[in-house]
Amino acid sequence: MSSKDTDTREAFPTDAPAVVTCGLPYANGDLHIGHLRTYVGGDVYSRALESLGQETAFVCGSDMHGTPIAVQAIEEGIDPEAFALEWHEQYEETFPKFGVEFDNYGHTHEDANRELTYEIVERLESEGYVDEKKIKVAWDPVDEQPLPDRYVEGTCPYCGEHARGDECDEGCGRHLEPGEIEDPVSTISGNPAEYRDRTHKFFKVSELADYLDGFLDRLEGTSNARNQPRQWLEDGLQDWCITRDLDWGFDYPGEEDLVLYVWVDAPIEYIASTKQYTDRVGIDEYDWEETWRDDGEIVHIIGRDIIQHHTIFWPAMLEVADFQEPRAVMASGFMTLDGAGFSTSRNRAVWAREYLDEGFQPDLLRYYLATNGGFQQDVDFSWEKFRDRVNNELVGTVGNYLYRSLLFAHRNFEGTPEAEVSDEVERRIEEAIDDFAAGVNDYSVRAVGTATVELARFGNEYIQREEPWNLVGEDDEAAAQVICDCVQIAKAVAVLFEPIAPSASEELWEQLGEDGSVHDVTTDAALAAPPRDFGAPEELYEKIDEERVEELNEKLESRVAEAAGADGNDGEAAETESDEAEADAGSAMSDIEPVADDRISFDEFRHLDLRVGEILTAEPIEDSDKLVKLTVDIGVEERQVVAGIKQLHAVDDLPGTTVVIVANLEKAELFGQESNGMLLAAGEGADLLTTHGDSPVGTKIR
Ligand code: B3M
Ligand code: ZN
Repeated sequence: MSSKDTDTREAFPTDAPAVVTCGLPYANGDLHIGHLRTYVGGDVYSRALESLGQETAFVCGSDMHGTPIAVQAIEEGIDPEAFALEWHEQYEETFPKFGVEFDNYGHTHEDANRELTYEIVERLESEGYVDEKKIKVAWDPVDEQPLPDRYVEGTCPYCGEHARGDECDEGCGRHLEPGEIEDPVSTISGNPAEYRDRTHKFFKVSELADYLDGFLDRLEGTSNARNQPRQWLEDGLQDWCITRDLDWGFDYPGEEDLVLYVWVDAPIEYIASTKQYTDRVGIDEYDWEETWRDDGEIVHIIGRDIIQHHTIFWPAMLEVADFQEPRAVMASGFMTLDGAGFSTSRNRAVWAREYLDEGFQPDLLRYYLATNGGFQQDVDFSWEKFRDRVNNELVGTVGNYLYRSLLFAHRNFEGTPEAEVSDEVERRIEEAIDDFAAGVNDYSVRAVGTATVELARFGNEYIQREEPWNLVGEDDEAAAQVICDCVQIAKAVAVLFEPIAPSASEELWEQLGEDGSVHDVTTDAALAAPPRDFGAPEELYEKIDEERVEELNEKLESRVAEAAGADGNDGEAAETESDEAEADAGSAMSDIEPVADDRISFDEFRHLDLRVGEILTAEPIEDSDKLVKLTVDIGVEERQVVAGIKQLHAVDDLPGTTVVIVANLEKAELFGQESNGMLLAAGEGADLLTTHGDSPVGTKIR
């Protein structure tokens, strides 16, 4: 995880201005806590840089263009601009509620971005890096329309997994160029697509291979972001198609029928958003051009599915257009919920708004997201784990230390006693500051967080060891010494925990009788003397009860069941993969799902009526691109079952297959067809479960 080049680059803080960016969320749907991981990570990182005294801008914006927006807007029958703007406004409101405070949050459809995008594209043209090529693009022959990116799905030519549009989001994770996807089908009409010739613009990335080779040597950040692109470079770079047959987006200069590919103007928003920040605060406060055109420290924080865009295409564009290259890319792992992927369509998510409505402090989630594993590791969320970490670490270690030490100080000394901080404690705080700074320089938000938790743990041990309660009245000077140390540790916790828990730290700052905001101080303040007087402290973190967890789990379960009922009981395979959330959760790309923590009783298992069945007939459902209508003999009767396996199996080959059916599942209606049972199948490819011997149809499975 630690960066290999820290000896060649000056460690943070440096004299140059920094910019920290987060991957732009597509403005096309509700945010859930899986999305928040990158934004919280970015916010923690930028706050931590500032705490080290680094001049830092933290910017982001909504990604308004591309087929992720167009396809969704079509589905909802709204104009893409109005559609995206609505989500943009919602994101703009939501982020600060989690303490994610961008210095500027713009969007890609603004003039600032349009101007910079044209500047850069014109530069690519004038430097001779743009070519025109005739290529095959997917086309819907019935609807007579081109099918760019997410308008089409099919099979990845590299790994054979199901892929969607311009990315192999369930398999190898590659960016796919137009024309690459095999067996293309329109996601809009379900029609099989054909390939037709069209002329498009290409950015000659292949000519930048040498530059990129050197760039990757210099690049810092998480190891996934530094290592994965090596492979792509070794495999040989393809030129990159930068136009699309689409109405929505920035027009390609001088071409009426083509818009710029969303991935061209999206990262340019990082620059545009920084410029908007300068426009607002003034050039003396922050100069975007110094950062981007001169010698800024650019740190990109992204999800690991977009490493290629940020380590190949983007630096290549910056290089040709003569902008500063990124210093670091931090790519986060995916998130799962109770061991499985988040799913917007299955309503299997903890929604950002829901978390707030439940009344939880944003800092609790920030802590969980930032420290529950390394940034590039996959992280699982469950309400149980959340409760455990909040109760044990935030309440039990940090909160407990602060409350007991400050209460003791207040009761016995009405604040900070007159004494000097001991050498031991001073050294321990210095160590925490060093750990914090090392976290920043290792691009580890987790290390930034644990530096403080460990300091609080030391504080608990220290107060326990020194027993000031036995010293008061016996040896007041010694008591004063210990409590002075304890208050200093509390102050250090306020300063060093600010990036992780900004609200709680602000509250603590106030409890300590400090002026101003803890957000504005640097790590030196951890060792500056605390104010003499302060009042009775209040507990900073609230414990989460067991019942609360049960209640939240039940809510989640019933919601998923409800969505499944509305969607039909045809199981995993019928799930449409066209939503962003699943791509983010990337269950297929992550490691094997852990086994659920919760055990069920044998009795619960017995309630499942699983039967051996034989498929008698199979017929595709006309209007659906996923569903097949089956009749299945389960011995006692013949059942009609609707299953989402159209694209995963040859429908004609299905009759005669022995399958396993959940026979006592509630009935559902799908595309006007009753589904009376569910086929069991494994994984995204809907590998059908069957039996090995010759158990007759109707046999119960136990
Ligand atoms: N809008 C979202 C994604 O693919 C995409 C990021 C753009 S970052 C410049 O994760
Ligand atoms: Zn693939």
